[in-house]
Amino acid sequence: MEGLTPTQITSFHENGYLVLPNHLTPTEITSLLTETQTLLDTFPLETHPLTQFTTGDDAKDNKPHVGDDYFLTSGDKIRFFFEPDAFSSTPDPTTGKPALLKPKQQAVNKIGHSLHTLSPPFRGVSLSERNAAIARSLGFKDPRVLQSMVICKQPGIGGAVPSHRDSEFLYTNPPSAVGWWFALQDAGPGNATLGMYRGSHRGRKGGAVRRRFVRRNDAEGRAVGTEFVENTGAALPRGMEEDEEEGQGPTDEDLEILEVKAGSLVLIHGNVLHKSERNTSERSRFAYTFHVIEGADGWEYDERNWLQPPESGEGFSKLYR
Ligand SMILES: O=C(O)CCC(=O)C(=O)O
Repeated sequence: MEGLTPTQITSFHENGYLVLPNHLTPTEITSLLTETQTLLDTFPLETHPLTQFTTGDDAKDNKPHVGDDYFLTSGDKIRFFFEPDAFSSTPDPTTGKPALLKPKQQAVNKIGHSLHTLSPPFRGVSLSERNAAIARSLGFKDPRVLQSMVICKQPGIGGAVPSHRDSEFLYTNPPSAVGWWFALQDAGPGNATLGMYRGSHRGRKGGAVRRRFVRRNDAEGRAVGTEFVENTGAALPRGMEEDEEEGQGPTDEDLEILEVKAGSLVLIHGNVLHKSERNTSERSRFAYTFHVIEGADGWEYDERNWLQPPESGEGFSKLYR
């Protein structure tokens, strides 16, 4: 199986991301969208803790980072996280619980975080020879797949994703994360597509991992939430250390708003700054994404990361068979 061409590899390392059009076949796209709709239609609302996906970066929200048990134990499950604006501000007088302002299918922000192990159609496009070949091209020795999710970005309600670097969330020492992001619908400036800061993975463009999103523990060591803390480990991947010198962050001129067709794959370097806006359009923007980290000796997956390996002891899913 062929991986990336030398030109594509160079482009990925120069820009910090790479768009591969027509990566998924029309049949694969249909099967992933059908599966997504089935999951949204069938998840039970009665037993749901009404967890919302909040990053805590938006001061006007005044909402903390998502970090309840439903979220923290979702790494090996399929769970549903609501939009920050999904609920009424006052409880429904009959149930005493916040009321959904839209049908549940249109109020979910994301479905995660183990579609790649538990859903056959998502597993098929994740743990594939095609992706293994790409990982080989990028130099992975023992790539492990984790944190898979569908991001729904429903019309009108789909929340913004503030600028971030994926290695802040899935930190290995040294950093190694790469995101695989698949457009399941056309995504462009009109419907809250990805905004990528070209070259911002480099130290001289402020690409060093300076903060990390980790579990917050109580006095007994139990995870009770999440928080951002300062990163004291390696800040750039192996081979990029000469760029360690802290530089100016990226500017607006570095921002590329991607215009991609359904079926495109965007590879996202773990140190590259990226974001997406709130979806104020009438078009949804479904995307599927998972991440890959280096599982070989010499890269340590951090025990404080919000997502921890499955309790089964199997470790994160191997991409090489
Ligand atoms: O799909 C989006 O809107 C944002 C995705 C993203 O930032 C990520 O997967 O790291």
